[in-house]
Amino acid sequence: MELYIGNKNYSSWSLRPWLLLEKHKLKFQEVKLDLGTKDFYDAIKAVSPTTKVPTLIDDGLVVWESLAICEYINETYLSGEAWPHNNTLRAQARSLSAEMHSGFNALRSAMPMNVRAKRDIVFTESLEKDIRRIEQIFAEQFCQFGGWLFGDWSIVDAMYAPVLLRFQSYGVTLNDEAKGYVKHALDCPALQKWCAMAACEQEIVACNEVGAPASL
Ligand SMILES: N[C@@H](CCC(=O)N[C@@H](CS)C(=O)NCC(=O)O)C(=O)O
Repeated sequence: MELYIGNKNYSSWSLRPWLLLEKHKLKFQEVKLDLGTKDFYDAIKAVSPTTKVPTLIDDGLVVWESLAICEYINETYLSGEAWPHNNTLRAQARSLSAEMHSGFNALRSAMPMNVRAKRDIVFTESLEKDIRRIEQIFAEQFCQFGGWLFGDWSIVDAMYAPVLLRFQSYGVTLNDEAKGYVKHALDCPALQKWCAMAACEQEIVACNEVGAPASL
């Protein structure tokens, strides 16, 4: 199984399926491509119809879109373990995952994932709205489960992992309940492993370098 990903410092979509594979200690070959370069497009167009990462190749099967890749890995290698067992909780976890996959556009464009950066940015109304919705999700789930969003780690935690790193980079302040989830989730060894590798990368993707160096 090969997972094509982008730079660990910048590629938020790549992080999600990578985290799922890593958390479950599944064997896979990582093919890392340097976003925005000719080599990236040459390599990815040979394997992916969307020319985007992440893309998974498993025994000739091509799977693209981060959430579809997570679903495929879960069904094929994890016997469904990566969603909550309870039908109601699974529906809620899938709703939150789909919400992340399809939304939060203001947050995505104003706060690109940039793991090693600490930046000051302008918090517009639409950005605040996205942040407060995520704060509400984290707080509600943390009050109910006190750890991962639905008790055990699941795909929805992978879907929200890049947001934790964005909040760190751009100094987002949250209420205590939401902070409880963020602290718990940032302690995850698999996520820390990704961050450590991101910190060693040298490439700069200029369009993801937003804001000014943090004043603190
Ligand atoms: N909806 C897609 C988004 C994938 C995506 O936009 N990936 C970015 C990197 S994080 C990419 O490949 N960008 C290259 C490009 O758009 O040319 C998913 O969930 O996988």
